[in-house]
Amino acid sequence: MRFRNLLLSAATCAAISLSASADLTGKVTFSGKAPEPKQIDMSGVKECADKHPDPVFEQTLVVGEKGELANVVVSIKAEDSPDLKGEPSKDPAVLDQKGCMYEPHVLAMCVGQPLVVKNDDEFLHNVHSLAQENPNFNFGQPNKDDGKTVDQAPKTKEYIRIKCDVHPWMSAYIAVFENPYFAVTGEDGTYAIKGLPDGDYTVQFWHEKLASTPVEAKVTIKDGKGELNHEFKAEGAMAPDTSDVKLASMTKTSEKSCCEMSKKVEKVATATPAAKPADAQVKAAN
Ligand SMILES: [Cu+2]
Repeated sequence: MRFRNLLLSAATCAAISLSASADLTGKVTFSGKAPEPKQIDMSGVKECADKHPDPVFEQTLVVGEKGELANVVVSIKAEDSPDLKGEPSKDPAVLDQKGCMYEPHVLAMCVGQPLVVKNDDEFLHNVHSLAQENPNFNFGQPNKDDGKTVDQAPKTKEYIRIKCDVHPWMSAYIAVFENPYFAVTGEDGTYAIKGLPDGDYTVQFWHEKLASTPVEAKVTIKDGKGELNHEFKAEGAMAPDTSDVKLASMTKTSEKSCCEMSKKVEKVATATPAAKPADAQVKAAN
C-alpha cells in the first residue's frame, strides 16, 4: 500500500515515467475480414484535393494486415478506481487540421488539460464539437494557425465527436478522462498505460465504430506488469449508421456496458467468449 500511495502522489495526466511503476500493455485486433476503407472524395474542393496526390481513405476503421486495430481508446474506468486521481498535464492535447483531415483522428486527454486546435492549412476550417456532457466549441480558423487554445475545454468524461463545417468528411474524436490512465492504440494495435499501481482494474475499450459504448474487461496488475489484449469480431460488429445525429447520440459513455467481460490477467491467460455477437471478445495474454 505504501508503494501505491507513492505512485498516487506522483501521478499526473502527463506521460508517467516512474521507473517503479507498472505498465498495462496489450494489443487490440479485429478478427475476420475488415471492410474496404472508403476513399474520401475531395475533388469538389480543389484546395483540399491539391494536398493529396495519393488517395485518402476514411479513418473510421483502420485495420492492419494482421488485424491490428488503430484508434481504440483504452482507459481505466475511474468509477471502479476512485483512488486513481491525477493532476492534468500542463502540456496541451493538440488536434491539428492538415490536408483537410484531422490529426490525430482520435485524441485522448485529461479533464483540466489544455486543448489546442491547430490549422496546418492556409485556408478555412471550422472546428465544431458535438459534446453532450461538455461545453461545446465551434470556431473558424481561416488561415494557418500554430494553435488556438480552446476556451471551452472539456470538463467531464466523454467521447466527443468533432467535425468541420466546411469539409463534411472531416471527423475526429476527443476522448476525455478524469484520471491519467489512458492510451490510444497505434497502427500496430498496441497500447501502453503506464504508472498503474498493482491492483484490480476495469479497463474500457472504446472504438467509434465497434464500441461506441465501451466494452469492459477486468485486469489485475501484479508485480508491476499486466497485459490485456482485446479482439473485436467482424461479424455483427459494424454499426450501419454513421450519420451525425446517430454518432452524436452514441458518444456519451454509458455506465451500463452492454457486454461486460471480465478476465484477470496474471501469469495464466484464458479467453472468454463474448456474450453478444456485436461485442468484442476479450482475450488475455500473459
Ligand atoms: Cu475543414
